[in-house]
Amino acid sequence: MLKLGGFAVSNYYNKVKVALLEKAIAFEEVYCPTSQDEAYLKRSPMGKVPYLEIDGQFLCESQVICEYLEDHYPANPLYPKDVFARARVREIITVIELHMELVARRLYTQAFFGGKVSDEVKQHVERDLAKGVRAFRQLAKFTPYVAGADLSYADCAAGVHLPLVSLSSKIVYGRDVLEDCAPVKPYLKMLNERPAFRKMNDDRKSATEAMAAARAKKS
Ligand SMILES: N[C@@H](CCC(=O)N[C@@H](CS)C(=O)NCC(=O)O)C(=O)O
Repeated sequence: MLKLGGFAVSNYYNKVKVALLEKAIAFEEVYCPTSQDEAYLKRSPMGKVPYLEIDGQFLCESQVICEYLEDHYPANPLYPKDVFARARVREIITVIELHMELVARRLYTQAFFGGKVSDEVKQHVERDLAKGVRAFRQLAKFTPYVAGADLSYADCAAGVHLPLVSLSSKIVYGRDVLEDCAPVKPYLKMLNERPAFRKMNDDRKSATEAMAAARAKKS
């Protein structure tokens, strides 16, 4: 049985989890915090989550894991058959992750963890996020899925990353950088009506509440 290592608050963990659920692949969740310990680095060389354990072997990087899943479990495909259309799905994933989520991530300390982000970082992030959002608006189809008529890995990425991009920008700048992209909200609502996305989000909410309660108890 496949083992997914990480925790349900992580968007990258949830991207893989929702793909596994959508593809109806059996898997076990193994709670694992991020770590730079030698033992953990053997499973995940950057010390990040998620990782996937396959018969005692480990794979890291959520997109690599998704590619493995698609190659090994072709049933319930999350890539279109057409090669160019597949490239389009990967293009949207890359824009969302590299030019939106990874950029917005620099705000998370202030948005979610009680820290402070310098004005310089805020300015850089705002400028770079504007470009990422522009690229996303150009590429996203919402017909009804983000890359076209069928659910794909791009939806697994969009469904977990876009809410964080919205929320972190809203908290830090007082403005949701996705507010002008009107289809985003109904699209996320539509995704959440799918049992796989609903389960992933319900688990995420419970894990977030448990984490907040543990923090409050500590302080
Ligand atoms: N590119 C990685 C990103 C994974 C990632 O950044 N995970 C976060 C949690 S959402 C993490 O492990 N952070 C801890 C760290 O960066 O050390 C992937 O796609 O799996």
